[in-house]
Amino acid sequence: MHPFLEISPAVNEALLAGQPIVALESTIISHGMPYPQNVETAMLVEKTVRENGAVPATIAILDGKMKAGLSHAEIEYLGKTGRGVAKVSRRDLPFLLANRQPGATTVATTMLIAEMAGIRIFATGGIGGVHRGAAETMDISADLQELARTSVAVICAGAKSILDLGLTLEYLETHGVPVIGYQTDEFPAFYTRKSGHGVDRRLDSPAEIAKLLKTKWLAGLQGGVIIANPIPETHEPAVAPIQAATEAAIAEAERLDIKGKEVSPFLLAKIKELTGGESLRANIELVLNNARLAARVAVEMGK
Ligand code: PSU
Ligand code: MN
Repeated sequence: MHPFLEISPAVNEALLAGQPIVALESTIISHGMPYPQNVETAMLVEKTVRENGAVPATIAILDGKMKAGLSHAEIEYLGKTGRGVAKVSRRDLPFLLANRQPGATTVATTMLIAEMAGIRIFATGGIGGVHRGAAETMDISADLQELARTSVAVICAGAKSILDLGLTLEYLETHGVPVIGYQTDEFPAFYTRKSGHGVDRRLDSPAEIAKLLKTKWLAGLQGGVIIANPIPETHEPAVAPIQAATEAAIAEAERLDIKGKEVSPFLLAKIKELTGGESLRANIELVLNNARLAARVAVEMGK
């Protein structure tokens, strides 16, 4: 056994029985949404995964361990403590484990722990990426490097337009990360279905996605895959107010000199405030939509 990995009994049973499993992240709980919607959403995401035939494995750092599979009480703790729980990327991991401090895992750390636990499918909201102005700031999310090296498929609604989506896609190409559009030719921009940027390939069913993933990894091609799943039309907010709020939030972050890992949580909270909660409603719906697709892909992977 790995000295720092703890797999819950439910997830362990599913692993032993070869049942489909979907990994879920915890930064979205502690830093991505306000309490109590964060806990409600996390529980609803787990329920959605179950209803679609897979076992949920929410991942976080607790009690000096990398945990795959959390109890309701642990999810409640992460949500209620919010920013009191460290946002943990790959570089932060050894400090938190050594000091037994709690940590909310980003896409990067959730991927790496999922792979250690033997879980290949992971659902989230949006991935980090290359920030606007990265040519100066070098602010490129560690999520992209993790996608380059760790063999886990990330089902997401694309990435927010707080990022430079064109540069994000260039970076992924350089690092050999396939970007699949699920029933779309266009890379979605998180709250909205369109970004003006294309995907590498469009695939229209969970079975086709499972075939692609199995083929990639069987061929010895290590690394992740992005499955970009646009927010359903019925839940897509009006584009103009979201864009205006995004621009205003970015300007505010610059004015306040917000840097590093604080940037994404600050912008998410600001956009929510500026849209009167509309962005949060969209965020919840797109996460549920991703959980649904991830479970269906995990089921197909098991066939
Ligand atoms: N994008 C979202 N919501 C989020 C995040 C990204 O729409 O909650 C979180 C994810 O956990 C992602 C992290 O891995 O932010 C990226 O942070 P950074 O840009 O600091 O690498
Ligand atoms: Mn960053």
